[in-house]
Amino acid sequence: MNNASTELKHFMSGLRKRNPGEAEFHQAVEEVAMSLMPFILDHEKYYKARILERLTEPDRIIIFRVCWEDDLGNLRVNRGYRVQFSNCIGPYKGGLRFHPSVSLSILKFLGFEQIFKNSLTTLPLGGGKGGANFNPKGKSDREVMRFCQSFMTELTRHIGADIDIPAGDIGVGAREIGYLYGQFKRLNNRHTGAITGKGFDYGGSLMRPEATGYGCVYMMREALSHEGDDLENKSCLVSGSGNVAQFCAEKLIQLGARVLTMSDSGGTIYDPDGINEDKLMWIKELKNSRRGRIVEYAKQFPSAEYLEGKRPWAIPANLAFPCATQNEIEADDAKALISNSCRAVCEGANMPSTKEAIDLLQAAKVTFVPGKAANAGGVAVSGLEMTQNSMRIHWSAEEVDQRLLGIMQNIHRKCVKYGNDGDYIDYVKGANVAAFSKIADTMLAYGVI
Ligand code: NDP
Ligand code: 2IT
Repeated sequence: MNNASTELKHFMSGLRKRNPGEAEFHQAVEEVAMSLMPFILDHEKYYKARILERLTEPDRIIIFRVCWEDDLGNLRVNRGYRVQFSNCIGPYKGGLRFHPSVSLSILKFLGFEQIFKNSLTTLPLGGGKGGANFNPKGKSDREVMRFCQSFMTELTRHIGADIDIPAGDIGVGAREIGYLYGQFKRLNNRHTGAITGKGFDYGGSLMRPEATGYGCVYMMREALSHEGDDLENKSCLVSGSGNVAQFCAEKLIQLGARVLTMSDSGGTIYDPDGINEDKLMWIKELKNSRRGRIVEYAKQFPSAEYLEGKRPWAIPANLAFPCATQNEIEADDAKALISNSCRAVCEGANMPSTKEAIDLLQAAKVTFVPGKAANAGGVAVSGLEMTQNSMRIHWSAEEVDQRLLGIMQNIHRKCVKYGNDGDYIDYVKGANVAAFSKIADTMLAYGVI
């Protein structure tokens, strides 16, 4: 048998050939394959069964046309997708992203990551992802509704409570989920939990909106506590100002940390006085109701500075929480974090750090928790929403929060178990190995399919 680096080269060159031009997908697979290859070579049963080759080929991909009419009566055409990546350990599960940058490569990277993330939650959830190159920004509510209805008219035939359960992601929040689920229900005449992130009144779970951001902070707290430290008075950089960023900031404030920044695709606001509960409430109203831009914060609160076109990472702080999008921490950003003595990065977003950035952070012994472990709280509470729907009950917010905390603590324990390299916890390796073993053993149990 070859050694790990030869095997990795061979595997990646085949993957690139089979999936040309899909840079984000290559990046996500390479990160996983790098940390898994030595483990796979140590376990011949996985190598012989070609688990990694099988796991990087989606079960199926659905691509469809989405036609809708804008408010001026113009006909618009978008492309919709659902990547049903693996239903090995449960029905396909993962969000829908509506953003102009959506491509097959982005959805394959997200779907692939989702398989591992969902495995880590210990819930019976497979991996999938979908979305469209539709931009909800600047669209009226009625335009968004017409788009969602058209999108669901096709998607409905491919999903269902025991088949594939979509949820939100970038550009898909409470409003979009309402329209999507309304159309699903209308077409199927069935009130099943075929989507998560639903409003509480029609089957949603308490704490689902909070779950990803809160879970990410719980993970950081576990990582710090493992090093004998806590969140009290830690200065924090948060990027993004959407669902994940808002609740990440909220939990940080509750636990006594100081949130210095938030951002959107226009730039970053830096508030040296800290974003407190009142200011965060103002941001929520700005983003969720008025759908405004973060620049307005600096006009509202004179203590803050607006850094146009900039990310938060050059500002000195103890901790970093990238909660916006993929590849938002590049090598130069990682160098800035390191030179400012940032001690830990916990990824609220999916793959927000490039491979070069991760290598630099890990080499500098910055604690680094990858998205598939750190942001698993969102899909975990989606899983709990499915459970509550099946049982026809609602759990209290405290009950869901306790379960979320337990799941995050368990993921942390598994990362430490499989990623302990002596004086440094390699959370990337820990998360990948822990998630992989369960999926790989299940695939072996199924035989050749
Ligand atoms: P939202 O749409 O609510 O918010 C996204 C935020 O990121 C906005 O502030 C947006 O700014 C910013 N953003 C998006 N694209 C870019 C870009 N290309 N450059 C700079 N900023 C950008 O999405 P979520 O908060 O739900 O998702 C954020 C991240 O968390 C994503 O990576 C998502 O996959 C991940 N995630 C989400 C989960 C969830 O439960 N929602 C669960 C697990 C992970 P702007 O408004 O200007 O576009
Ligand atoms: O990336 C993610 O885990 C999500 N967008 C949430 C998926 C879900 O099914 O709740």
